Amino acid sequence: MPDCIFCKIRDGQVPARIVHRDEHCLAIEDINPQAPTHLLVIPLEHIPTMNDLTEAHRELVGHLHLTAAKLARQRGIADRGYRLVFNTWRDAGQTVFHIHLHLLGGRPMEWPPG
Ligand code: IU
Repeated sequence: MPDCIFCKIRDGQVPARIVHRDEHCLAIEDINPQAPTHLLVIPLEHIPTMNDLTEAHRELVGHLHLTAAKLARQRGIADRGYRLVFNTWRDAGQTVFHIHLHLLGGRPMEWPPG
């Protein structure tokens, strides 16, 4: 996807603080962090929104969550707790249309979210 910022980060055309990479996904530091830990776990495949997932993505979606949990352990926030979020479309405020799992932690968070 030529105009997708996360595809450009994946392909090394735009710099980012990449903290993890494997054959299915990468994880970056969010450029506008909303918590002391704010990472984005991004599949290498360009998938615009969660609405575009198919059965073929079943393992990939599991992998994104397992990767986020591993990163939470690495960051030392697993025992305190953290939040995992996929924003989807307008009402959730999705701004980048290449799915990404937010990993937020390192501070207490409120519920319900705004
Ligand atoms: P969304 O609302 O779930 O679509 O959030 C997009 C996130 O991507 C948001 O937290 C941005 O700060 C973040 N981000 C980024 O880390 N690097 C970028 O180059 C761009 C957005 I554009």
